[in-house]
Amino acid sequence: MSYENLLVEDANGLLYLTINRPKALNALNAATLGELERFFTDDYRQHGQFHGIILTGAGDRAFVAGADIKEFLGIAEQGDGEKMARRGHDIFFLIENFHRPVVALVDGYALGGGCELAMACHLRVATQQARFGQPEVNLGIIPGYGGTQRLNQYIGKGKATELILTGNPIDATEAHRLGLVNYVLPDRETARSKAEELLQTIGAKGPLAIRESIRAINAYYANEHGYGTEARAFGDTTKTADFREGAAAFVEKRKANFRGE
Ligand code: DAK
Repeated sequence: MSYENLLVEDANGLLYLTINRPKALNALNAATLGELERFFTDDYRQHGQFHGIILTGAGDRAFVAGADIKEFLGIAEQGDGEKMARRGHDIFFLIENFHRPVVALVDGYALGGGCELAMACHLRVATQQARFGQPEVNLGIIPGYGGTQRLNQYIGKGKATELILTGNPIDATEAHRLGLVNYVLPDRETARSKAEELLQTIGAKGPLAIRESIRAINAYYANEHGYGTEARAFGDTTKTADFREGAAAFVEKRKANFRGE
């Protein structure tokens, strides 16, 4: 089991899964998504018994700063945005439906696909320096990894609509107040201890009861229509001139000039 962008460590009956692209603020490129898929489909079995997983980002600046913008500039040319969104959905469903609890340990930016990844986890523990947001509209696209569905679930339609339409990030205190994160701790060490404590508590319960609780909770939110609509709309927006402009503006470190085309 060797990965380019994932680190897997066993610690105290738990698995630490770290997205390891700190120079790109752990942005999710296709290779990283593929490795997450491999891990949650099969590779986890090589670790025997474990209570749960702590999913985090390398370095001290970001959990994940989104999908890799530089890489998905190519999407516009290929025209397969909808297909990619559906694949992303499937990978994030693997996490959401995983039979052991997965805690996102968020220190720094959790933006776009990073916020969506944290939301696909069962619980979220953040440090004071965590920032959450869905800034896709800055690029001329919409969230494509379940953000339009899960943000509603955690914080309600009104605030989710505000965050998605403005693209404005929120800090950890606000994310906690809104119910997006379960706990906010002063720093990474205390946040890590809290995440471990949660998983040790859950690990002492009946594993079948935990698995079935996860299944039943998720059943309430399964919404084929919502995710399908998101994937199609994401695909449509990736074909626009606005998206090419938004992504180019990010790479060129300038403000985007959208024309609604
Ligand atoms: N992708 C690629 N590189 C990124 C990145 C990203 N998302 N975020 C940061 N980086 C890179 C920067 O380009 C920079 O690289 P160099 O210039 O040094 O080579 C390095 O990380 C450090 O970033 P900054 O220099 O920008 O650091 P600052 O402290 O000034 O700013 C920041 C930090 C997080 C505010 C800023 O980097 C930023 O705004 N990042 C982008 C946030 C964002 O818009 N994220 C993407 C949201 S859209 C899809 C489904 C879903 C999605 C996409 C596709 N499919 C189905 C295909 C989701 C899309 C999104 O996530």
